[in-house]
Amino acid sequence: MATKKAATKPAAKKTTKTAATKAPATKKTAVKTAKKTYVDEVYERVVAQNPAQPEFHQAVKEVLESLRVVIEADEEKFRRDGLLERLTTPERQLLFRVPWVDDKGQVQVNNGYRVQFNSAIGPYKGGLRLHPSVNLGIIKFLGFEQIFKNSLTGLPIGGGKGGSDFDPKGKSDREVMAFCQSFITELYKYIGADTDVPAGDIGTGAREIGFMYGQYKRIRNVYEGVLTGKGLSYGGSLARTEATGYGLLYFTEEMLKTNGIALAGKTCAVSGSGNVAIYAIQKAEQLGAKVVTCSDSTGWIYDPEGIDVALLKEVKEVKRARLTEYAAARPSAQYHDKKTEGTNQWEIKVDVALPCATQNELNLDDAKKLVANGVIAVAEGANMPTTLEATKYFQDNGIIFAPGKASNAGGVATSALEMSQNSERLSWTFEEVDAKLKNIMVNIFHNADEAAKKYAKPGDYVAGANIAGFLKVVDAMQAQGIV
Ligand code: NDP
Ligand code: 2IT
Repeated sequence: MATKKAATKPAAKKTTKTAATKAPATKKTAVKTAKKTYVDEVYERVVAQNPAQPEFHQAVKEVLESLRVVIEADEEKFRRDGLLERLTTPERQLLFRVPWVDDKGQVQVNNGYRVQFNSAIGPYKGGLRLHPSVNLGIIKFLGFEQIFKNSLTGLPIGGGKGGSDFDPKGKSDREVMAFCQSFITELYKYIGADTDVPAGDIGTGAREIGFMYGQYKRIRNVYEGVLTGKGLSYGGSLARTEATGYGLLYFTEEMLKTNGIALAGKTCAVSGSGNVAIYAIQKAEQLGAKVVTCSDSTGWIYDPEGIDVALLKEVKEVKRARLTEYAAARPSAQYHDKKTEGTNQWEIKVDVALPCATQNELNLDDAKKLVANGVIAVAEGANMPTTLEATKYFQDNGIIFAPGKASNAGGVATSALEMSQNSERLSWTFEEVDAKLKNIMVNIFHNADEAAKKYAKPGDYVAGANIAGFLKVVDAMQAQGIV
């Protein structure tokens, strides 16, 4: 099997049965007798060379398992070209000090990161995460995912990600500005409209992007689209704020439709209550579904009458407050404290689950509860919110499962549309951007669906998305020589 030659021939089902799920345990017994496959070699190399980066290992494992079928069809060529070593090694990793002064006059020092992972199909593109949990492994997992996601959009953007362990929560606007200015004072050397274009992610919203843009312009003295997610008065795109959440629902609706199911009338559970979650809830409700949960890092809401988006926006976007305030203002809502109760929103009976908070927030136990309660579909709004075990459990139980790198690609796709508008110095209407976003999401779904049918098994959108994203990147990498 490992020496199979026909590069174009779709592989047998056998090789893809393990997609995204199997630990290399089964192969260990085979190691003594059979030659290690290139995919296994590279995965072991990634683990050995990147110690203590479990999220990065997890993201690489999922992708490599999906690619096994494509790689093993022409294994010797890929191995000779070091293709997978290059794919899993960032082109450049920047680590820097971010000193700033807090409101008490105390100097604070944070770690800054930018991982420029792959520029085969366009300038590095990806968000900046500001959260105390940020470390190099987290940024590498996100940057790696971004390569395939950005490829799936069909737009010319490479993969990158950055951020800091700075926590914007509880900081004054002046402190956030001081941090953002210091962060950009180092990062500006490495980014640019045609080089690397950062954007928002957890903890980085319109306020942070504004401060960063101002500092970049001040230092470089150029007015260019170096960041996306900008405010509308200085080069931002209409619909970028809504894009990830809206795109998730456009994707989900198309995926359900293709499986003969209507989204309208369905009950949904959303996790998170940030940018992605809020606009996912809004679009789900516009499309006739009812969203009964949302969450933040401390608690979750069950609102059987459906989440009131206007109230949620007021609590989260304006007041930057906790969900207890939502519950206090909404008689139909129950608030559950995660720590004291040890519960989360996945125990509520729903048709569709939309994890929109953070990585590994939906584990095997959660998946079992959702399946027992009759969930039909799971679509990831966050990056890698479902553990590998939970993903396998969903797939094994016939649950329709959309991987984040396909279903949450609407945010970065609309960022690329913002780059286009900046380049042509024009602004498109909301309707124009929204229509393009919808079209992109529908196309991503069908590309993943087609690739799943051709290379893996019908309905395995994890394998389909990974393979479809990979094919364009690998074509560009091979054309550009050994770089
Ligand atoms: P926000 O900062 O706007 O919101 C994040 C939400 O998730 C908040 O409700 C937050 O709660 C919760 N959350 C964050 N970290 C944790 C944690 N460790 N445990 C529990 N809850 C947590 O971020 P976004 O909505 O922008 O991002 C959400 C997810 O979507 C991330 O995985 C991000 O990478 C992904 N994504 C974002 C895109 C974008 O365009 N913004 C595009 C594609 C994917 P609290 O406020 O209490 O911390
Ligand atoms: O994970 C993501 O795709 C994002 N945070 C958005 C990146 C972007 O460049 O808009």
